[in-house]
Parts: sequence; C-alpha cells; structure tokens
Amino acid sequence: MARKISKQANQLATVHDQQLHRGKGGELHQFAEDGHEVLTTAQGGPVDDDQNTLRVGVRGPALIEDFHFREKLFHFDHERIPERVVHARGYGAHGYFETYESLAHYTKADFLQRPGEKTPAFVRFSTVAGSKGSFDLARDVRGFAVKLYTQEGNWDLVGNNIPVFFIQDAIKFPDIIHAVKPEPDRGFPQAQSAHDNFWDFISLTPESMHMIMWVMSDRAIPRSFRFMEGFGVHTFRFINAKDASTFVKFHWKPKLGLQSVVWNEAVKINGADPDFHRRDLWQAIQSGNFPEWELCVQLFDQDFADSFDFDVLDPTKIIPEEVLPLQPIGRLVLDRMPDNFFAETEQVAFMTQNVPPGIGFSNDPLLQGRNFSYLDTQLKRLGSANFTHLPINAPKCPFHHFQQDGHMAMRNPTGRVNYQPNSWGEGPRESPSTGYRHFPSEEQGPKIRLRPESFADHYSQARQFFMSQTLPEQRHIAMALTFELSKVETSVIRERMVSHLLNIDETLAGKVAAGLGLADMPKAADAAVPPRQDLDPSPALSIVENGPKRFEGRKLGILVTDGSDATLVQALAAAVEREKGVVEYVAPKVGGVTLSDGTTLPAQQMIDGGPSVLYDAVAVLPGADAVADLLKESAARDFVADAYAHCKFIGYVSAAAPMFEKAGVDELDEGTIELATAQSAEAFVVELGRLRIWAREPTVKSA
Ligand code: HDE
Repeated sequence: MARKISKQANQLATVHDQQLHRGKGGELHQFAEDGHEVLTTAQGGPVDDDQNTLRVGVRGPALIEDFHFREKLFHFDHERIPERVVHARGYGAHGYFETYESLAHYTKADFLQRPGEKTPAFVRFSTVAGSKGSFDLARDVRGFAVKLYTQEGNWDLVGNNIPVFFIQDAIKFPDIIHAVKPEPDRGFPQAQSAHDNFWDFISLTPESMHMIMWVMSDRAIPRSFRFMEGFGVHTFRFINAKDASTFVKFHWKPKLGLQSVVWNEAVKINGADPDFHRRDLWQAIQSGNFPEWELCVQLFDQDFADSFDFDVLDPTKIIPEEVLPLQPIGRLVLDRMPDNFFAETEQVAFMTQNVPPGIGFSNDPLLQGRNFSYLDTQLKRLGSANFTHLPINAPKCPFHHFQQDGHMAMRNPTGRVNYQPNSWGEGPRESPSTGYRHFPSEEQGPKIRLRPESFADHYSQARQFFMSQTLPEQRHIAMALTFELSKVETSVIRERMVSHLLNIDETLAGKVAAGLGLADMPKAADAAVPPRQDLDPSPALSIVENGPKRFEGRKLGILVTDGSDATLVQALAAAVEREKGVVEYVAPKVGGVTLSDGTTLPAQQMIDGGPSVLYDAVAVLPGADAVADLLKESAARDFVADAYAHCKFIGYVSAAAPMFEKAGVDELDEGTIELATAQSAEAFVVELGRLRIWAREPTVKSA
C-alpha cells in the first residue's frame, strides 16, 4: 500500500515539474494544464479556480477568506477614473510630425530647426459635450489635441476643428459648459445643444455668434476625423534665438480634403454605428491608409496686429487666409493605434502650458485661463501629481528634476541629493542659456476686470463666415438653427436668437423665423458695435469649396445578391481601389453571395446592418432574380431612399430600377448613374470625387 502511494506522488511531482520553469533570473514561470501561463492574483499568487467563489458546502454561503474573489471585485469596482469634464469622448492615435524647413528665423524650438526631422506624436480627437459613452455624430465642436514629444519637452497644441470659440474670457467657461451639458434637474439631453439652457446662454452672449455660425454649419458633423481641419485658435508667439517674437496662428490641413455629413444622415449614423468616427480611424490606420495633415502657420508682427480689423487676442475672431496666407511648416502622420485605449487615449493629459523654448503665449484671456485649468484637471482625473510618470505623458527626452514621492510614484530617485543648491556636486542645475525663457513683453496698466473695447464687434465675422459658404452650406446653417431652436421650449429664447441673426444676415433670420413659425419678426438685437457688411467672403471657410475632388479615403457600399454581375462588381471594386477608396459589400446575408460566374463573394454587412448612411456613395447591383425579394425588404428600400435623400451618388444596374420607385424616387438625376460595363464603372468612380449632388437637395428637403 505504502509503495503504491509513493508511486502516485512521484507521478504528480513529474506533472508538477513540467508545469514549472525557472527563468534566467530564477523567476518561476508557471503553466496551466493546457500550456497557458497560470492566472495569478495581482500579488502574483497562482489561482486554482476562477469560476466559483469559495463557499461552505455546495450551496452554502461565500467565505470572506476568498482573497482572490475579493481582490478581483475590489479592482473591478475601481476601474473607472473620472471622465473629462469636457471632451470626455475621444479617440487617439500615435504618429509623427515631420519638419519641412528650418524655422530658425522665427523660433528657436529645437524640433523646427532641421528639414526632415521627425518628432513622435500622439493625437486625441474628441467631442465636447457628450459623456464618454455618447455617440460620435453629435452636432458639436471636435477636439484636435496634439502632443509632440520634442527633445526639449512636450509641446501640446490643444486645438479644435473650429478656429474660434464661444467666449472671450476663461471665467465664462464653466457657464457655457454647464449650459450645454444635460440640464441639472432632469439629467438630459445627452450630447446635444438643442435645448433651452444652451440657447438661453447663447442668446444672452452675443460674443458667441461667430462660433454659433460654425457649430450650426456642417463643420460640427464631420464625416471623419481624417477629413477635418484643426486650429490652435489663439494667437501664440514664436520666439527666436535673439529673443525676437513673431505672432503665430496654427492650422492643421487634412491631406484628404474636407468633408462632412448632412444632419439627417448624422442622426441615422448615431443609431447604426455610434462609433462611426472611431471605427473610421481604426480601419484607416489598421489598413495602412495613414491619415495626414499639414501644419500651417500664419505669421505676423505687431504692425499687422495693430492694422488688422479685429483684436488678434480675441479668440472669437479669425484672420482670413486670404488676408494672411498660410505657410506649411511640416506634416503630421498618424500610423499606429494605441495598444491599450485606457492607458493611452484615456490617460493622456494635454496641457496648453506644455510649450518648448521658442513657443510662447499671447495675452489672449482664454489662453491665459486655460494655462491654469489643464494642469488642475489632470490631478482630479488621474488622481496623482505623478501623472507624468504614465508612459503616454512622460517626455521622450532626458529629464532631471527633484520632484519626488506622492501617490503611485513610479520613478523614484536614488542617492542622497534631492535639492539644489547642494554641496555634493550632484544633480541638475538650471540653465539661463538653454532653459525656457518667457517672452519679456512689457505690461502695464491698472488692475481691473474689464472686457476690451477692441473685443466688442460680435457680428461682422459671423456674417463673413455665413457669406463665405456655398448655397447648400448656407441652407444647412438655416436648417440647423431651425432644428435646434425648435427643441427650445421657451419662445422668448427662440425670438432672442432670431434677433441676433438679424445682425448677421436678414435672409437667414427670415428663413429661421419662418421655419420656427414665428408670428412676428423681432427687431435686431442691440449691437455694441454696428455689424460690418464690407468684409470680403473667404472661400477657405467653405467645406464644399475645399473638398477632395477624388474618392481617395472614402467608402463605397455595394449592394449585391446572388446572381450579381461578376464582371461589373469586380470592375467597380478595382476602380475604387485604384482611386485609393474602400469597398464594402452589403448583402442579404453576411455569409456572402454567389456571383453570376459562380464565384462566392463574402459580404461585410447584411442589409439591416449596413445602411447607406455608413457610405460616401453606393452602388445597387442585385442579380435580376433577386430584385423581387429586395423590393419587399424595408432596409433595402431605405438603403436607396436615404442615399438619394442625402444627395449621394448611386450607381445601379437596370434590373434595380424598380427599387428607386419603391424608395419614392421619381426623378433620376446626374447623381444616379446606370452601370453596365467596366468603362461605366470607371467613369462612375471618377464622378464620385464630387461626393454629393447638392443640386438635388431642394427636391428632397425644403429649407
Ligand atoms: Fe479645453 N479643456 N478649455 N478648450 N480642451 C479641457 O482638460 C478649458 C478650449 C480642448 O483630448 C479640459 O484634460 C477652459 C478651447 C481640447 O484630452 C479642461 C477653456 C479649445 C480638450 C479644459 C477651454 C479647447 C480640452 C478637460 C476656456 C480649443 C481635450 C479635460 C478658457 C483651442 C483634450 C482636460 C484631450 C479639454 C479647460 C477652452 C480644446 C477642463 C478653462 C478654446 C481639444 O482643462
């Protein structure tokens, strides 16, 4: 008997040995029975059962002794950190910035000295008002925050996709944000500005009118982060080695041109794919189509500032590109997604006060206020003054300081010296020659709370923006204002807004008043300074004027069924690929279809899951025998009806013609193109570069 037991013990020992392995450092690697590494607690203890809590008897109570269960739940309970008070929903990517030419004449910033130099970058795009879990296509400003890990410390250009802001002084920031967020008594609406509190504040804040024109335009519903501009908004300073300063405004220009969606499309995208912008960036980068922007600057001196129509310190004003042209100084390429969303995108801490030597601040009161807020907010969000120890926030250049200890300190200095001056001859020292020197501007004046007179014109650039839009874009602004104000329950707020619009453009005010069914036209709001009518339109402000002209980076949705013409499908896909576009197949079943030549074509979406709002253009290429079934599918009808209503190009085979009738389309136009041959498919793809047939819009939407 005794011999038998010891034999079993030996066998067990052998199995046990096979599951253990000592590494070079003597560390013990443990493997589970199936060869995977053994699951451990956070303390490193191996776990035997991760499916059942420790309990008394088979159906008895759980035991507090179960340290694995308690540690697991404890950690889970603490997984969330406070979301950002604004810009909570965001998506980030890594990449690099490449300098074009030396800018030594203007700035001593080290990363702008050598042509071709690459600086690592992390970028986070965001919406402003919604919570972390809100949808991507809210009508909202988009954050465009860039962190460049330069050799002289991090430079954060924490910008937006709109070059102006709602308010002129940071002291009003809590008010505008409270007003746009869900109303405090009822906790809604989420991620929407269409409610009383927002429009109440706006209608009482005339300085917001220029920004309102932008957020009511299609800029606030971009098709993709890849197709939007970014702006530093404020006037900054470049400072060169001789301590001479040049004012600078920063602009990011997308290589693929500008593009937005229409409002009805945005509403439907939010239902069909709330992660539309995230998925778009993820898919582009994962497939090697790296998005790219050019960094451009507007450079000017004090004389220009003094002679310009508006105060360059006022963040509700732009300097039109036509007045002061942009100079490209480098490019930003995003080529890698984070390995872990939380560690990088969630924990990244952008701060306007992160500037390298050679880049400085102006007295813009919004920028000055931001320079306090961003450091403060990181402590709240990340919970420790050691947030710079997180890899995403740590500089990528050598750094040396005497900061120590605190919650979760990861980098703990060794040695005796943690102060200076010291007698030990150790430790870093400040350097008057290479250290950051603030621009020594001469400031004087009484200590006062006052809004400068030079900030008083609230309407002229709002008008200029509106006048710079193409007709469809102007129509969209009128429709957006009408929609938003239609959700405002208090009629005096609606009227107050129309009275502001009268100072911007009478026709616009008239359209909105008519759309709201306003009984009487109010009189124009009192203006601190009479609105100017003489500012030249700026074509650079139009999205339509600055579109891509080709289909690159865009997506064609092709509706296929069994029996679809193989030659045509293949020709169309090849033509899109040549244009560097992407094709997605939408079919009755995601398993795919059998084409006319007997080949199987897998689909990416079933019709219910792939509505046309997810695509920039569509082609409807069913086999003749499948059309009768499609006519019974409401999702197939919506596919065509929405593509048509959203003014998209629609390619179709003749067999699909009855689908237009079913979709309520009684007039085919230049955007509905019959496809029969490979040549017609190629011609269709060239047309797609126009993206939309705006001439159709008045037939599908009254404004
Ligand atoms: Fe921000 N803003 N902001 N903001 N902002 C924040 O910082 C603030 C403003 C912008 O992806 C917060 O880390 C004040 C203008 C972006 O992580 C907070 C004022 C512009 C992001 C903050 C402004 C921006 C933020 C919240 C008025 C465009 C997201 C979380 C003076 C130029 C960055 C955080 C990211 C985030 C304060 C106005 C852009 C609270 C006080 C103007 C892109 O610090």
